[in-house]
Amino acid sequence: MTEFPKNFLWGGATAANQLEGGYKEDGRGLSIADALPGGKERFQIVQNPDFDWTIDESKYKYPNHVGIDYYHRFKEDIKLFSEMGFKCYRFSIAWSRIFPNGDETEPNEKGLEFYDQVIDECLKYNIEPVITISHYELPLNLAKNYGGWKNKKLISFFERFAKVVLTRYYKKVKYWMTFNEINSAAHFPVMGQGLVPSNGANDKKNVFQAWHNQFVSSSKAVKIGHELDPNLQIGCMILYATTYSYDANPVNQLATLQQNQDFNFFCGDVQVRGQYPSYTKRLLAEYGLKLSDLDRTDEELELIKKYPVDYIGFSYYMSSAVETTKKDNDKVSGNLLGGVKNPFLKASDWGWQIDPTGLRIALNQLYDRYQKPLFIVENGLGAIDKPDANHNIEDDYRIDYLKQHIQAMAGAIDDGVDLMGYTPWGCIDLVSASTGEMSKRYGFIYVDLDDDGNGNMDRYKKKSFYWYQKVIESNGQEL
Ligand code: BGP
Repeated sequence: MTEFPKNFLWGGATAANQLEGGYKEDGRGLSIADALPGGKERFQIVQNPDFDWTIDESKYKYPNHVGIDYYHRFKEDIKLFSEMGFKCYRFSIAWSRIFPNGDETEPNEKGLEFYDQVIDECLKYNIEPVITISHYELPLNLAKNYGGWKNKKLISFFERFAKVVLTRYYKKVKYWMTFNEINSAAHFPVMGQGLVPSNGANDKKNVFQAWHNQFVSSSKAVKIGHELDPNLQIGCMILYATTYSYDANPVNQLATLQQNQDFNFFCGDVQVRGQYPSYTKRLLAEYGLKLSDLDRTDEELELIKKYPVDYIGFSYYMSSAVETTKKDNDKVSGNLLGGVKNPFLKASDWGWQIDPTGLRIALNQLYDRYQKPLFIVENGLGAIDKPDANHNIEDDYRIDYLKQHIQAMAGAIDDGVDLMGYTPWGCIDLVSASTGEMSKRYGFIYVDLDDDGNGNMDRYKKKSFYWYQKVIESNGQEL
């Protein structure tokens, strides 16, 4: 079996809004995640033209308000991560803990102290913190009263936020990412850009403008970080779904090429190569737009060019297949990015098509294109776990999924890909981003909490906990 690099960053990943809870504690303001109702209808509700960010607890449940109470239990959780042997732990900083409304000039010291403690707890166990600066948790005020990321004022608000956290933590934290799954706005601009129909989610111009504002903001963070310490590693974070043509029909091949450009590569091309790719013109034209419709100054374009990211962080859960010629296409229900059913693949209970070989392809495609280090910062299987009376969880299906994806990583390393690390998603069970439910679990650690909020939140080690411990201990040799 392939040798993984000696300093390979094995770990796990979470996001503040999906696990912290304590949503009003110690001066924290509200974020967009706090206003998303829980349940399978989450996305339908926010796409309703009447949706206006009001939190109505008489109507909906808001599972992100309590999360898994990590705000009070992080020491216990990080200890469990260390027991698994984590070399790194990816988490995000809740912007609204640091700047409760997003537009203040002074940060909330209590919020900063919380992350001081989280970071110190990691370092105590020699776990390298990997921080996502913004993970689907824009302060609500910036969505509600500024219209989300389409508003250029957010650039300076983000700059202030990034400057505060980078300055506070750079001596202890080497690895950073700017925006989680920045390209996901192509499908659901609510999470990454704070756009709902009432502030322009249905108008593609807003989505592209919001991206531009985020590209500028990301470069500002790289600039600030590198001025503090040139050795800081600041990456982008892309939702990557390997995309195949369904068949050899050249029409489908072309559509696949374009879908790859539009979804998998567009944001990365700007953030890694420092300039808008040539196909931007074609992509905008599909929505009746031109580059001159976007507010982009020469100074901003210069900044984007001068401060590209250092590495490419990406999530990988599934692949997608493109077939454009048949009317009666068998669409894959649930596959986040649509597409047609791939007859060679099985899907998760949520319809996400499981494709380990697609990860090896993704790694090769990204490395061929950018020649910069890659970091798989999310991967995993959302599944329903059924504990027995003694709280044992035999999650062989999860072990199987992860094993095959690690084998694919080994294959890509043999192919010559420079892979820095692997942080499977939701290393401890947490609230699902797409469904707002607990029952879609990814963790090595089970949390006793159900979709209705029942449970005492005790933590239990699943079978996969012990399996992953061995994987890390053997540096990927024992799967
Ligand atoms: C990614 C997000 C995460 C996470 C994960 C799993 O898109 O970055 O926040 O939740 O997907 O998705 P879900 O929770 O919907 O299963």
